[in-house]
Amino acid sequence: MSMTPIQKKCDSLLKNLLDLSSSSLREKSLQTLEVMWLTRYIDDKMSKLVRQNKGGTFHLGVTGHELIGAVSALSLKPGIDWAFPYYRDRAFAIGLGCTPTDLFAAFLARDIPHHSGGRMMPEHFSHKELRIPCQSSCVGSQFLQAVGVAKSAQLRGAQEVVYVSGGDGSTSQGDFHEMLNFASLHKLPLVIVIQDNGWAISVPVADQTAGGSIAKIARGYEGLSVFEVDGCDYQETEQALFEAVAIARGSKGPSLIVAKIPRIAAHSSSDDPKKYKSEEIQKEELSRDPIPRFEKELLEAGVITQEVLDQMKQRLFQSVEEAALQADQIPFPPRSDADKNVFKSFNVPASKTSPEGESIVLMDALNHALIEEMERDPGVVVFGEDVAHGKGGVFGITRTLTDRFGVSRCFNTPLAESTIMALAIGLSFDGFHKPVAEIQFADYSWTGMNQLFNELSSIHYRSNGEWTCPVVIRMPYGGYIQGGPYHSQSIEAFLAHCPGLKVVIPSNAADAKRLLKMAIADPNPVVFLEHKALYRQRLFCARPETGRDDFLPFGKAEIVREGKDVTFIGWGMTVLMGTEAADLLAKEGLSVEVIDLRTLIPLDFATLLASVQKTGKLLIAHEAPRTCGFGAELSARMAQEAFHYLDAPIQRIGGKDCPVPYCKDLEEEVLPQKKDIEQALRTLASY
Ligand SMILES: Cc1ncc(C[n+]2csc(CCOP(=O)(O)OP(=O)(O)O)c2C)c(N)n1
Repeated sequence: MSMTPIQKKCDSLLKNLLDLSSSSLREKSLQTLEVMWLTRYIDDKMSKLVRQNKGGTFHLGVTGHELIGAVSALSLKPGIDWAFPYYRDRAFAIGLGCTPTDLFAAFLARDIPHHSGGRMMPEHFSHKELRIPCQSSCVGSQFLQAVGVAKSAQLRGAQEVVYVSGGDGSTSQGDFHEMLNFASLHKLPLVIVIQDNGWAISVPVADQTAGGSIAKIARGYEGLSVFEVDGCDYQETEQALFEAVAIARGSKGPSLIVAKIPRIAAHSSSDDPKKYKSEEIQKEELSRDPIPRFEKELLEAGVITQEVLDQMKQRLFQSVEEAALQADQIPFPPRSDADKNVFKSFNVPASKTSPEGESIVLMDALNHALIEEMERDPGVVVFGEDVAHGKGGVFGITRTLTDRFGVSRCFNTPLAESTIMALAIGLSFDGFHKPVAEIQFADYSWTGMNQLFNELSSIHYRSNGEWTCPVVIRMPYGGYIQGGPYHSQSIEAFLAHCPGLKVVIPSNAADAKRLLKMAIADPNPVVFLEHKALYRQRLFCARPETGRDDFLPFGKAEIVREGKDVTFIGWGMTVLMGTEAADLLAKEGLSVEVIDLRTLIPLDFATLLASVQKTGKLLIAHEAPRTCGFGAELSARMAQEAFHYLDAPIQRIGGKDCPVPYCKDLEEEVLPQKKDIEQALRTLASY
């Protein structure tokens, strides 16, 4: 096989580098050994503390993983390159610069600036200066976020390499395969290291991976360099990392390194490997311990003497004991901080109203908001399925953006919602980009929900404010268009139930434009739900165009129509229906106050409460199924806070507890109709 120019360059460099007599490699190999021993001593100390019931309750042993982690870290530029080390990659974290004191403090759940400050279990690394974004417990969720950061480096033209690691079990996750696809398609500067210890807790690779080799499967991705190494062999590992990093730094695309290593310890302090590993297997794994093997090589090559080695080990052992003591002096986070940093506070941009423009519909308002914000901020990038070029999304909201701003600012993604959500997360980490991602229909957000619910929503909280994700996820939602069960869902209650997400639903063109601009200005994750049936609705939703600098703050409900007899609360489509019903009932002498929530999170409860205190009667209407809909939350809260003002039981109208069917007659039966709202308002008024 002929070598590419970059491979040739690497090859010639390696000939020098891998000669153990070269001083730079001697130095690096000794550094590697130090990191390995530091990791091992920390491991020993942590498991001792768990056994003595003196420390945290949970420990993940990393014995056997030290060499691959240390070599990987020492191949990168700390603070320039980015890293997503998984929980068994402590050697990597140490090699990159995380301090033993910090790691012990994280293990003991103490109040430290890095590694979550007591919010996460141990071994969930996070360190802003070292460019380690906040890691989670969801196996494999780091892969696509790393892709996002690599895309950000590519868009910024920065020579930054992104490292991501995982175990062999994590390669079964869909995100792993979505990562290989996107990174290869976009030729991203990504170095993926799979620390293949042959087991995912008790499941061997034979039961995990078809054909037994993830490297073999990955070779199908054009543009991906694949390396298989013995992760206990220094020279092999060093060479693979050197090449992969050079390929990434030279903008030649991603690499996958599969490093075979033993997991000598239990999966965790709650696991007993004797239940699933024979003595023979355990003995064989122990025989592959990378530390004695590497030490022997260094002693034989004369890189280190036994005496110096013993001194080094004594020094490292001592430093680990001291770090554990120091960490134990650090206090626990104060109880008062338990729910701090769910959202990042920020200065809401000053809003300037300008002369009203022509009347526009909601879809044009959204398109104009995107254009204006992309002009204002070069960091705003738009992506999703079909959003680029002539089509501009299946509803045309992103039309003209690629023509105006180029394909780097508005690009198509593969048909993969987890990729879209995680790409947004990764892009947002750099402090420059403001991703505005489109999910084609809210109904299809579910395949990306792990990234939205388990990752994006809580990164600011989990990192104790160290990381921020200024992300906007736009989703067309809602029914009344004969979309059937998969183009009709109203998912706002699920979203509102997830701490850390802001949830916005505009019901007219002026609000849509001003709220989308605010969503882009907000440093927190915002899910922006756009009702499909309102995109082109003219009679109620069209409004004179608002100006470039006109922002609408979140958490300000609108009193669409004042009234004194009954309060009606709606959002999205039900605002239109409620207003029409109120207009009609006004002719019968009934005065209905119609309120549009505009944002569910944050919620303007004060406006709702004041209205109910005035009218004494409340109807809430939404099209999502009634059970556990957002109306349930509002009515519970209102019952608690407005009990003494209520003259009638709070009424709720929702969709039936049933998927939304396609046939028009059936759809009308399932979704609330204007006549239902009219009827409920009449009944309430007659109390
Ligand atoms: C998505 C998800 N499913 C299940 C788990 C529970 N879990 C934690 S670690 C683990 C095994 C992971 O194995 P592997 O990726 O091979 O890494 P290793 O632990 O062997 O280093 C499992 C099943 C989880 N954390 N996340």
